[in-house]
Amino acid sequence: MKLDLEQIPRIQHITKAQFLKEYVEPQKPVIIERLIEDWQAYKKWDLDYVDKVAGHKTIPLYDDRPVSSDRKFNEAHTRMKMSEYIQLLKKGPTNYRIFLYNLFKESPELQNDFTYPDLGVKFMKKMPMLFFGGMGSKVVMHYDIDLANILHFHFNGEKQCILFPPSESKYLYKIPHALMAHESIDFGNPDFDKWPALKHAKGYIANLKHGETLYMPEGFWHQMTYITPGFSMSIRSVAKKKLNFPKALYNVFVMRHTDNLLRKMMGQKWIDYKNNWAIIRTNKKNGFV
Ligand SMILES: O=C(O)CCC(=O)C(=O)O
Repeated sequence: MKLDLEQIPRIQHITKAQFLKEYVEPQKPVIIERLIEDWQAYKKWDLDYVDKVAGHKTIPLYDDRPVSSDRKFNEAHTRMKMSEYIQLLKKGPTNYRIFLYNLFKESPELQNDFTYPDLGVKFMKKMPMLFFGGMGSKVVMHYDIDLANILHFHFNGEKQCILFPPSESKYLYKIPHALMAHESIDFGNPDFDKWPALKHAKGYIANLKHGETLYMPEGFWHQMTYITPGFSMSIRSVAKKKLNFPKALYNVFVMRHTDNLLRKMMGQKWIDYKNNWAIIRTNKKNGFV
């Protein structure tokens, strides 16, 4: 048995009206294949270019170690020079990733290489974020803290994206006081005996290639696997669905601080308790007890 995943619809070009009516309003994902062909970034952005522009910068890195009470919510695992990291990416598979990094703050010239698409949605100009991954590296299934509408542009190769709408949260073994699914689940090849509720989850899948744009609606779960080394940029527009904006404020200003406090007070017990709670709660809700 496999996960119930349909291909994310693809379109070559899109008009503002079509984007709003067919995707933003109904909150459906889409891949726009040729949206950014006129960007300088489309022609220029690869690992060598990033090395040239930002090789001397020190960057925060994450690997695939499990969440632990030794670290704060989303705290990086190590740091190195960007040029060293790019060498590592080129050498072969590595689990090291850059996550949610605002490189534009330090290398503002990169901002000359793109424009914000005119798609009838207002994007936050200060928040373009970059993500890098080595061949085979995986980003745990999660959704974003601000529940934003996201355009995600990919460069230098290919990565697999698995998405689930927020309606499927109840099947995904969501960790309480966090934004992620149980990190022991292998979404590439899930063990349904161990995670039976996953059988009911309906989602989407696609391989995103250089220059393609993925639209992820508000609060969509996503899990990425880098098929080749590469990087992506996300731009975001605030949550518009009625309850999502207050939920985003809660996540940013209450949830992550409460979680950090409990990590400090209870240590690993808090993490173990949450992981266990996710399993019990999900199985119970779905009648697998
Ligand atoms: O592809 C990645 O490395 C992570 C992307 C991601 O999680 C995001 O855009 O929120």
